[in-house]
Amino acid sequence: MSGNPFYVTTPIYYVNAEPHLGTAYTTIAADALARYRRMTGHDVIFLTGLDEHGQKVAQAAEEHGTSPQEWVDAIAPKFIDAWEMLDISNDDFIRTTEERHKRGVQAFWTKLHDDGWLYKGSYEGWYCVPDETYWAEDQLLEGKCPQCGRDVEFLREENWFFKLSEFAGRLLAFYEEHTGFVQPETRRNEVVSFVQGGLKDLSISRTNFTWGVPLPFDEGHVTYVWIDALLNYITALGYGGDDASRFERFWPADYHFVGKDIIRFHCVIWPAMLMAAGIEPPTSVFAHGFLLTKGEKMSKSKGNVITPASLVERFGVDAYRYYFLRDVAFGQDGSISMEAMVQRYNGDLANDWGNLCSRLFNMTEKYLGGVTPSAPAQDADADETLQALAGFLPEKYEAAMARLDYAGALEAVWDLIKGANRYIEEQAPWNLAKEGDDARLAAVLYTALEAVRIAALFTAPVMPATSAEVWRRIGLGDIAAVTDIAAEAAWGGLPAGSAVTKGDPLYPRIYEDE
Ligand code: ME8
Repeated sequence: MSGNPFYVTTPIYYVNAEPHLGTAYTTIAADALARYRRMTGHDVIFLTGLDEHGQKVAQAAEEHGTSPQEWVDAIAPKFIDAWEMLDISNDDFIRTTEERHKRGVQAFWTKLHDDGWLYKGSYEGWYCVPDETYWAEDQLLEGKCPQCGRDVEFLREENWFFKLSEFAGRLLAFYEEHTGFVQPETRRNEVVSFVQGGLKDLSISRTNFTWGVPLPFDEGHVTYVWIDALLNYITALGYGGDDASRFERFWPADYHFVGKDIIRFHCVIWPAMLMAAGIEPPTSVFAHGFLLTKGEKMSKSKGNVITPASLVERFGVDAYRYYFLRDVAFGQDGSISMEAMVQRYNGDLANDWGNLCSRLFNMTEKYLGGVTPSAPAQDADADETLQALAGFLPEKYEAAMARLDYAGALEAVWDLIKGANRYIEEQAPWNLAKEGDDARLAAVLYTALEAVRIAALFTAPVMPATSAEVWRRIGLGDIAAVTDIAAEAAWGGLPAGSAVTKGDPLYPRIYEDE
């Protein structure tokens, strides 16, 4: 592949739980960006995967009476299947129990050990197993984990430490110079003030269980699971393996997508680890907010979990993807509800987009024998107004996507879709047909079909299946093969004489009492 390299990642998810709306949210957002960047000619690697080591997984396996490896092998397909169901186009899928990962982790430790960044010391403190996080006594809230409120356990063991404390100054200078490293801005401020408070050295190994990657220079120790997990972003590219060409081409990552819960790991520990190894930190870490149901974070322990599969069954995969990216401002917490989803579905998808396609394909069939007309020799004012809306779209969409403002990008597409609906209402092709004004009828249908062709291009990153279907119905080729979306969106790309098929409604209306 040619094109500029573009590397985007999701967190690698713990295998103690099945995929849920939260993990699906991050993955869909990363997928939409990956798809869009392929359409802007980039050579994309989109990585997701699983975090399979650590005490939490070892405990879950034990509770189920299986070995950790059997346990993770049983859960992994659930993630692979869920991402397939959600039309996730990842180019690679890393599991931390894979050989390529272990090799990379060990190569990394060897380097840091050789370069004097590690020392052996004794650790005393508290550990939250569900969060796999260390806490000092004074960080606890009423004796519980300050992050999740659950019980912590006291740990006293000999550990290897990483000299994280020496990186505070370098990190602050790095944030200052790379203002886009932590996004959005509120998260950046949070990270900066955390580092300004000073950093403690970080325990990077454990000896009280064995489910992890052994330190190559002290095999009785396994790598602390968080450090193991962060390294996936480079081991997946071949770091520490025989062929580092992908690593050389695609690192540093353009975006790590994470939830706001794991920002310190990604914005403090991770860049410091990379600096110690002489590797450039990623370009951006974007922390999105939490999905809230009735104001609460959705979680299994709270029992307020709706599954992705149940929503896909009701709304279809594209409507699912659309709803979360359109209705929740990316970067902020967002309330989600079934009512809002039904409303978005019926309003934006069934009424605006689905209806536009249906009426237009219907009329093309009815009035023009199901064949696209040629472009009009001369445009009326109304045609030019619609053309202008389409003309603004590539730039508006790009600007929004460059900020990961999915709602803004989709709104820009809807300006065109709504404009096309208005255009049809105003031009009333049914009257032109009645009056026998064939030339104007063909001109109007061409203009509206052309708007649909262009709108489908820009809905494709978020709603790949329906966009592909719209293109098929107007007789065009594979929309997924587009690599220059702006050029493809130039007005007049709809060829004359291609077959238009009506098909079933793209988004059949949903009735609230269903
Ligand atoms: O933290 N709303 O894995 P994890 C939005 N293995 N996003 C949510 C969410 C919610 N209610 N709940 C979870 C881990 N998420 C580590 C990561 S990476 C080197 C290691 C999303 O399975 C969000 O992206 O707990 C969060 O960061 C991620 O799921 C946590 O997934």
